[in-house]
Amino acid sequence: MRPTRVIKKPPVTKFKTTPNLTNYPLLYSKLKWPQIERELYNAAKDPYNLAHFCIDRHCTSSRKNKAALFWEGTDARREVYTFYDLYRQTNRFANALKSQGVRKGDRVFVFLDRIPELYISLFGGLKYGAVVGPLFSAFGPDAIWDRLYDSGAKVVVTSPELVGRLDEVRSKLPALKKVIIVNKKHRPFELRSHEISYEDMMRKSPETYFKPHTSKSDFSIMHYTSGTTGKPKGAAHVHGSISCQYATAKYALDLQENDIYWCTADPGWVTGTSYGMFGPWSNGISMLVYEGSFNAEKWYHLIEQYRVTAWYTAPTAIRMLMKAGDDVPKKYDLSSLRHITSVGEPLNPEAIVWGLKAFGLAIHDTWWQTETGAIMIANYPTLPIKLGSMGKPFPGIRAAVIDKNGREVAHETEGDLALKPPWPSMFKIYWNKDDLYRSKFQKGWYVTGDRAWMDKEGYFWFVGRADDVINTAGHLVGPFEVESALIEHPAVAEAGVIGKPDPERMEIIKAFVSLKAGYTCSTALAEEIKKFVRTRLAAHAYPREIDFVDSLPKTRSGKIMRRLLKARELGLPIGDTSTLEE
Ligand code: 6R9
Repeated sequence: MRPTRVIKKPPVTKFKTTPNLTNYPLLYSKLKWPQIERELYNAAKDPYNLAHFCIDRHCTSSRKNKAALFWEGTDARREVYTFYDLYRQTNRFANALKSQGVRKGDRVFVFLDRIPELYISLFGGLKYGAVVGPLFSAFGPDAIWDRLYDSGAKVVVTSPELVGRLDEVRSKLPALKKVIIVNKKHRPFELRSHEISYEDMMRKSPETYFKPHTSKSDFSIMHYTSGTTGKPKGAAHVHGSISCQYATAKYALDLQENDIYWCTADPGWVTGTSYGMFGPWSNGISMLVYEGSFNAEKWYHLIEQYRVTAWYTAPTAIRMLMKAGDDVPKKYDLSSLRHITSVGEPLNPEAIVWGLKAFGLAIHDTWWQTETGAIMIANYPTLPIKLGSMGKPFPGIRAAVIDKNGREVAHETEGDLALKPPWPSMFKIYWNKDDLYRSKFQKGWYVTGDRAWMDKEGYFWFVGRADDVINTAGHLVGPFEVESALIEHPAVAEAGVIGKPDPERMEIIKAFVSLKAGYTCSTALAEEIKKFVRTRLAAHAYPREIDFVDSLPKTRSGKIMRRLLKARELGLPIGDTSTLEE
């Protein structure tokens, strides 16, 4: 057993505000999901709908004119939207979808930068009863096509800046009928026959209440997530997931009425919707959205300027802040901060120690997945933090470490991290992939694909992934996606992709590539291939390192043995090679 450093928490009276969760064992023993649901939903009068829980319900309360969204653009433009503003705008969007002939259950995808219209489109779509799907604005044509084709998306909301990438694959998307163009920067743009101006559409559409016709079990949102084999799969959630996002935002993120909350995640990632939309707004919290990407000075400046109190970010971002230096945070007034949380990768003990110095606060790790829809394991404001541990299961959630037979293993023994189904935000399907969905449930458990162990006090410790999925700066990337993009390059014959440990990004993507006859390896060619994948797939999903090889190790059935590539790369024992091709 490793020695553990523990951060003990002060008595409740010493907190800036009393945490929502003061007694973890008590809440763990008594939380019942239907009871949580009743805090949000009155069956006699409320529609069961995410937009209702997050926006409309606040408009009949004192929160009506409260700021829901503080938005700052990359060019320092600022906008503020109250809950009532969002109510009216999402009514317009939902009414417009109706007049465009969109039907309940149709897939409406949003491919935009982090601008307010992204939030209005997603919530307008949810209010209408569409199944919404956010796409990272960093996606290239291949990544876009995979998701829009698989989901059969009927509508895409995008912008003049991004539509060119959609145009490259539009002819291969038979289900796509309408493209709505948000022209926030007023660029000269001539609409084509399948395109609609967002601004015109919204102007013409009435802001009268659109009453949602959804139920608890209707699909709400889908996120594409990567696996070891095959293309990314669409994990779909239902409106009923809100109970989990609401409760976890309240008790794990500790969001409180007067908070200014900042979730740095993009809505293309599940963190940017579950906790960049649903969790905070169902609690009626004011939230900051910054359009731009990471910049240490800018981030500190935003915290100072908006008096951010609660902050949800990621270990890579924290490591990048650490790298920017200890003097940088000292230049800013960060005294508004009172609770910091993190997700996506293991949070190194060094990062927590640094956070204590830089912010005077412990960073609280949380663990969950696209499939779980909400935080499942977390460190809580009033529980001691064991540095390096993900914390304890959220009340209402049963987590365990199991063996291959579904039996719980002894304390401090490594095994598969598993959760007892169901819980409200559990994914309900992988779109078009029923068998794969079923395969995730074994012997009465949802098996997460992560390896972990639990200590005697019920704290969970992350060990690693059970599969080949790469976690680079919090983004899950399937090696198969990258290999597929690589072999589209005219020079590439075959490609094998692994995650290589990296001090800042946790892992980087490394590719082993064999070339077609007539091509010779060179640094210039490696750079060209990197750029090719970067533009086809996404900026976070290209190989930062490429090695040229004569051939790749393969199994007899022709599968590339990534395990072997990784072992060779890291100088580890090669293990069982009995299935290796001659
Ligand atoms: C929300 C999200 C899920 C995978 C998960 C695990 C890794 C997430 C973590 C963590 C160690 C943590 N992961 N949180 N690993 N410590 N606190 O990240 O969803 O993109 O689906 O990724 O990320 O491997 O299985 P998603």
